Amino acid sequence: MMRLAAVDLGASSGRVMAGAVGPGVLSVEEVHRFPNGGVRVAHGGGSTLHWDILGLYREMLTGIQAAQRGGELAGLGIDSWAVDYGLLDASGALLGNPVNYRDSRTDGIAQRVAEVVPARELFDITGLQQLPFNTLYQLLAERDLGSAETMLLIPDLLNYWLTGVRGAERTNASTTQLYDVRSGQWATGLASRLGIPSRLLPPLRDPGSVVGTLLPDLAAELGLPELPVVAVGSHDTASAVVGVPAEPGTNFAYISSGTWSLVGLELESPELGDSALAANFTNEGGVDGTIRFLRNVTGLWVLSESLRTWEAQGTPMSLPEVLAQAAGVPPLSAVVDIDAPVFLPPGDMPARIRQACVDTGQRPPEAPGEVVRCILDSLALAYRRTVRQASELTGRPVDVVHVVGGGVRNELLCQLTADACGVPVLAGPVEAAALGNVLVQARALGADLPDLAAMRALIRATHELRRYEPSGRESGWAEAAARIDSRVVA
Ligand code: ADP
Ligand code: LRH
Repeated sequence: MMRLAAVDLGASSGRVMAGAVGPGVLSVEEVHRFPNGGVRVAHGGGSTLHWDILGLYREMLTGIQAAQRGGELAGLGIDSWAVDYGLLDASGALLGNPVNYRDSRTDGIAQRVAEVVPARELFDITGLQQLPFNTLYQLLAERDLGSAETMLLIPDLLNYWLTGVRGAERTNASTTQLYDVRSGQWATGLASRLGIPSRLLPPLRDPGSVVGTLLPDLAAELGLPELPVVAVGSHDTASAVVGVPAEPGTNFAYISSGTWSLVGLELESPELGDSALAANFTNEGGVDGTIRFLRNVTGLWVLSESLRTWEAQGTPMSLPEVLAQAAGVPPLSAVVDIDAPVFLPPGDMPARIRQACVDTGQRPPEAPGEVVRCILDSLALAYRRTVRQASELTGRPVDVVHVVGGGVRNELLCQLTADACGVPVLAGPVEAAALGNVLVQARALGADLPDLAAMRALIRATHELRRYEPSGRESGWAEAAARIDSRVVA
């Protein structure tokens, strides 16, 4: 049996899990969890929303040490949220603190890019959805790239600090909008048309390759052996989708449900048609050459920001409390388009929700339980829309929706998802990303897990899933959809 440390950094929390993998054995145990989130820093009359990258690095090291204390580790791997990066100078020193993708510095940049590279062409090269914070747009928002030598995405930056080796793991590189989805290489022609120096783009590496070993001085300081560091599916969603325990041959959609809800299908090749572009679907690279054809649905972020707002306003509410209240609110009383840009930046979500309801002629929710019910109904409505679109765009039926990630713990949302989508939901595991992370590490280090099907079979054999059946009340959802989008056909 192999023991492995999985570092999984989400936008709302980071965790280090100690994993065990062997014949018929797969488990992950949380050894360290720490909060993550934006840190706003003032400068020259304005401010920038950053991540606390050094704090995350320190917490990660603490977690790896804790994992090693539980038993000799064979390796470690890091996955994190996508698109964000650190810039290194020629000596390899970090230039500035990485910026959080929710910062407003990219406002208006996508439109400027579209004047140089039309959206159709950009999609044809990269296969990516338009998100205002794609790495391409963030790099163009940088004040000065002159002294930058290399751009490292967050997991690659942490890997560099651990091993001294620079590179870009493909699943995360595919989220930059600077990666050619067909050739699997950096889109250097695109970069140079937009004035982004290609020296910034480091050598690509495959998920499942070994990055290097822990730097000897670091290992000695931490009391760790010189462990191999494995490039896993370093985009957290890539690892989470490895961890979707679908049966072979089933027509499944997945929802990776955390700060974001990533809703879509696993494909063998990208879907680059005009309809996919118009529906703003993305083709992100997955483990073993798969494609994640999905849309980002603004996920439980709106709920966690609401809790933060109530706390700041002096009326704190706990998550279990508001969820219990929400369960008692009549369904679909009010719904919003949860994907509207207004819900992207941090701030007072209850106020924004009320405004969106007023704008669509609905009675705005007042009490926290009503606000939370509106959020959950609206999320389920967005899942319904996105699962249907994914199915239509690819011509593939969807018979079951797998939900993985922290949102699995939200039973009301899982039931609403089954109701809205009209198909059963299979919920679990919560820690799919960490499982996907350790499975890819285990294979890289010699475990007999030939393909995704073998990895998923091991998850099914070792983890309980919960099944939610649709309640059959279909019509309410179509009517609610029509309330927020006159283009939606019931
Ligand atoms: P990320 O990886 O993006 O940081 P997670 O997958 O950890 O996110 O999911 C975090 C979300 O899971 C929280 O925002 C919360 O809404 C939900 N969640 C976590 N624990 C519970 C719980 N006990 N009950 C209901 N929801 C929960
Ligand atoms: C989820 C996620 C998602 C990205 C977003 C930036 O954590 O990686 O797949 O679009 O963060």
